[in-house]
Amino acid sequence: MGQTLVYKILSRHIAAPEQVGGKIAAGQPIGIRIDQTLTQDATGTTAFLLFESMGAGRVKTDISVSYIDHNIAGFGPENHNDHLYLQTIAAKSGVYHSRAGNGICHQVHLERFARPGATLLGSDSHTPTAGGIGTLAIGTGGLDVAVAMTIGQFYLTCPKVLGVKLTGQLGQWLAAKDVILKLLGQLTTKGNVGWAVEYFGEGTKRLSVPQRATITNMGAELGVTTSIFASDEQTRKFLVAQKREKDYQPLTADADAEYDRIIEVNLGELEPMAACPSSPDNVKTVAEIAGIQTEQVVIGSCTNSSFADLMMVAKVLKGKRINNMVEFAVAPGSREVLNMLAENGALADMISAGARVLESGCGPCIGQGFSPGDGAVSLRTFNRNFPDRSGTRGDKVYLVSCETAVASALTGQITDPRDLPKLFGLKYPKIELPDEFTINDNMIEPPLSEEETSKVKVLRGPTIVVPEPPPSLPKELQSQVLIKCGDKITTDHIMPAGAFLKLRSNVPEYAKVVFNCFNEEDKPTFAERALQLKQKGTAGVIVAGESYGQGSSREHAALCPMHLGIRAVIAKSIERIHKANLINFCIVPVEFAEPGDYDKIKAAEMLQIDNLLEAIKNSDEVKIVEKNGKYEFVGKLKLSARDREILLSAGLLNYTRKKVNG
Ligand code: MIC
Ligand code: SF4
Repeated sequence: MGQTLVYKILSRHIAAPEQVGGKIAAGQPIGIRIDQTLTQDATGTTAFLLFESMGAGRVKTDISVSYIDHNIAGFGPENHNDHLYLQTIAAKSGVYHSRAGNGICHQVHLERFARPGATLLGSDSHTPTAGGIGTLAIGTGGLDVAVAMTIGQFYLTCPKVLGVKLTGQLGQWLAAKDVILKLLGQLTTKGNVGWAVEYFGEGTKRLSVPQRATITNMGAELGVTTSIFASDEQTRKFLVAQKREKDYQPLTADADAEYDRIIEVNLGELEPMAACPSSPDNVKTVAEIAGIQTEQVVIGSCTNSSFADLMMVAKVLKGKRINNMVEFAVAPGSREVLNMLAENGALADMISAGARVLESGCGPCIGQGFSPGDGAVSLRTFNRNFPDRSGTRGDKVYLVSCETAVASALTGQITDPRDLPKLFGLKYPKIELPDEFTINDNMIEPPLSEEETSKVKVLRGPTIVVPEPPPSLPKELQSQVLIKCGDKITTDHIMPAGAFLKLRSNVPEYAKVVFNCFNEEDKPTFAERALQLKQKGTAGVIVAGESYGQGSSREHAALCPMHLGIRAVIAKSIERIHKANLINFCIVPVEFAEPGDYDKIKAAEMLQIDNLLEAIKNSDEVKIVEKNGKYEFVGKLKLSARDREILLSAGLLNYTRKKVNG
């Protein structure tokens, strides 16, 4: 039986081939060599602080890039302190540094660094964007990336592979975004842990690398480990245009590769789609929701801000005017894109039409400005519309393609872009990729030589606080249920970004807003209750429903609860990246053996696990007892041998230190 592309790249990167006997199988814990890493500033500061505390010196990867793209507004000194730290620690560690304004990590990495067949680990959940160029790219917490930079390896559970066979051809005004939204409607944001997605079939041939990257980018919303396309003529064309032909190699699955499951999507039958408030899987056709009045349209994010995306927007807008009830903003994904739009006049077309042009960065996607008004409908070309992520409580955010967004910006209501010819006499502007992109890497600082490195002084401003290490786990756990939450709790619920994002480098401060969205006025906050309990020497526990920890890779969703004394999460299911982050910061992830037991538990009850350490060492189960004997139930410990060792070593940092330093 032949190999899928995912298995081909994994097999070529197995860290200890003798341990797996040359063969890998789904469900098996494996270690792989990591060729490239990426970090961004919101997760990177912690990652580099932890990297430093492992005493690592220079990175062990071929290429590590530190991007500044999330926290760039600079209200107060925090952002700039982080930038200076990241710039100097990059210089010290042999890392490329992409400066603020150079663009969103995933867009820039695709343009300048990602290569087919390589492994890429990134401290951002949308790292699989690079799967569009044939890179095996995985998102994870910052500490895992710090470890990969230190030892050049990453550990994961070998995924099952879902083959998505694309047939047919996208019609006019249809976009790659519609493909992934269609899949999200079908597969949803939960239940896909342990899978990777591989796209194949005739339909892939006509999709450009940026289109493929839009699709693999939003694989993060499915919750899968990675998503990937083969490397073919489209890949070569893109790399040639980026003046990186040397990075090209053709790479596909074997003709007789067997997938664990196959689904087929006929591109020719797709319709424009939208993810409605407030989940990326609440998908409807644009035709179904057409006519809803919209007060804001924002184009950008790592999903939809490539040159081709913005050329489509500019061509539609040329000579027209944005509806006067719509606030319209455009954030080009990279400085390369912005430069090229400026050079060819497309930027002027957008500005004349009424666009507010934002810096190349994450911006409104992570609540850095452009929070919609109360009750206002906001259409965005982004990848996430989790509740309140825009910075407005009860927000109504729809996720759509650039085509749908620009059509709606002109009419002031959700509009099917296929109506544009009828409404505005427009001809479909087919956008081709340029033969040559305008390359200008002067905002990327390459690694220094060993000699130059020794002269670098690392700048660590006063707003940067080294995170405290987790304490060891107790033999027996007495804990209080500090919160009982429902299904699909995202890391945006656990650790809000937006106005609080600038606190990322200061855990004690940031921890004050854990579960802020559930705090009620005039009542103690989650953090206050947790700290009170911690002072009494009692641990806290979080109880949750299905798919706990959806969304981002932010390890602060584990690190900050750990700071508040949380020692366990008991949930019906836990998402991959978040579960790893919990283990890394020594919070025990427990899953209900019987999901119905969730109903027995009430907030504020005391739960007891008598033999916690013993169970972590030797068992797949723990018995959890309500302190007054009202009920007891069994919790599953779904842990690899390495996970167990990490928990018993009081977290990944300590575990790695022991391994590295003996
Ligand atoms: C996101 O899109 O939620 C983020 C902000 O990029 C996060 C990373 C972070 O929280 O810093 C992600 O996707 O991992
Ligand atoms: Fe940035 Fe948004 Fe992409 Fe996250 S999803 S990396 S916040 S643009």
